[in-house]
Amino acid sequence: MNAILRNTLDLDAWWMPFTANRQFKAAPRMLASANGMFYRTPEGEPVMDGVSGLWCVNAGHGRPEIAEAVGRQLMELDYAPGFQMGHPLGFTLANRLTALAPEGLDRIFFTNSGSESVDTALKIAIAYHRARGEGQRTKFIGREKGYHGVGFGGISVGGLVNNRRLFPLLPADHLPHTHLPAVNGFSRGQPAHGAELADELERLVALHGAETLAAVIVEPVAGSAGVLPPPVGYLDRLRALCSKHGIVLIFDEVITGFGRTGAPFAAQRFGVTPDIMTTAKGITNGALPMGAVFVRRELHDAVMKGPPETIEFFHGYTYSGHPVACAAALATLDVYERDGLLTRAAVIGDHWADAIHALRDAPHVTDIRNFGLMGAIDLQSRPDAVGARAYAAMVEALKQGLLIRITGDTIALSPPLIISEAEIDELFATLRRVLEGLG
Ligand code: PXG
Ligand code: PLP
Repeated sequence: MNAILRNTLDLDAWWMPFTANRQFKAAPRMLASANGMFYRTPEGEPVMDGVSGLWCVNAGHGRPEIAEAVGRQLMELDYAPGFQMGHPLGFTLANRLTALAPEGLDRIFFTNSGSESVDTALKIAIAYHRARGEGQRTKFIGREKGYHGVGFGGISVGGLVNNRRLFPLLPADHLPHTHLPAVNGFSRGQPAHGAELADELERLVALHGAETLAAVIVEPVAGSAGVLPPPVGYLDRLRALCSKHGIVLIFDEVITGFGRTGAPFAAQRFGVTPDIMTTAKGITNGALPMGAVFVRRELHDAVMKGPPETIEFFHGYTYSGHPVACAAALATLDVYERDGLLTRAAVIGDHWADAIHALRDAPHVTDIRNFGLMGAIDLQSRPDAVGARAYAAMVEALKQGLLIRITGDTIALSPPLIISEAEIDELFATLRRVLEGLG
């Protein structure tokens, strides 16, 4: 980092999220501005964004339409309460979202993040069952390796041990993960093997009793765990079993929503419709915090009971449907639709798949996965130092002008949906150089 910045900026006070704080502050990595596919460091060096920030800047950085809509809205109506009061943009946005959504998911609850969307969805599942006289359905089923944010609900259904081990959890059990490199290694797109892992839900039903189970939640393509596309047929089986046992099926589309897989939502790309869909991130192109929970109308309607003065669902956030976030989201949807970004990953995804799988012979590579404009590369861990090799790759890639994400010894990629074929080639040429230079 630039010496002037280092001398003038005190880094101690910000306790950074999901960061090795002491390691970072000893050797900070800073981004100072961004436009299109590129960040710039404080020194002015360009850095290609290989991860859409954190899987959220789907239309690329610095979109003037979004900035202008936000500025205008701040002066028109900066904030309005959403409890017992409304404002037009919230309704406009909800209607706009339902038009994009899978058939039937036409009731929208606004939140401010993916974590809040997940906790909201879990509560809606409970409220739905209770409203129908099935109040004993209180347990959740998540999946190993799942990531559903950091709320107490989200970590309970999540399947990443470091997010869970410190904290008390809600009642939840887990389906097995679908990462089967021995049989599915280097699969292009959806792997062939593993649909039968969805049948493990029958085992959990036999163990817990269907009448105790409120919801199953899965990411259609697991993101944080290192991009795990669903085995062919897996999501269909899960859908059928949830319907059979009266269990609410939740797709967590916080990463897969808004074009990442080549359709507006992964549910559409896979042709499987859940009962609830959680979203955030790309809904505002990352410009402002916002999330939205899409709910099948029957679930919503079941909860709308009692005298009309009843507050039907005791849940909500100060900033649910924040007017400025709504303005950002509406401008974002305009950009996505005008530029065809919600389906672009289905087109450019072929070039992406060719390019990522061409790294198969690069040093240290043990598996490669892709779907839409998502991809992951597993590296052989160094002896007794899990994560060290990928960390070194991340630091070196940044030096060479490329931002990647790492988890363990997996590199994850999810560039803005505007990426060109030439930029894809450049991204993987850089990554190959990085891998070839790694110890
Ligand atoms: N569900 C899913 C499927 C997610 O991917 C969340 C919920 C939580 O969203 P919020 O907005 O509360 O962070 C997420 C977030 C990574 C990474 O690189 C992934 C996420 C966030 C930050 C980093 O793996 N996913
Ligand atoms: N804590 C306190 C003391 C509050 O008053 C509120 C909201 O009024 C909250 C937490 C929740 O904040 P939010 O609605 O932004 O999630």
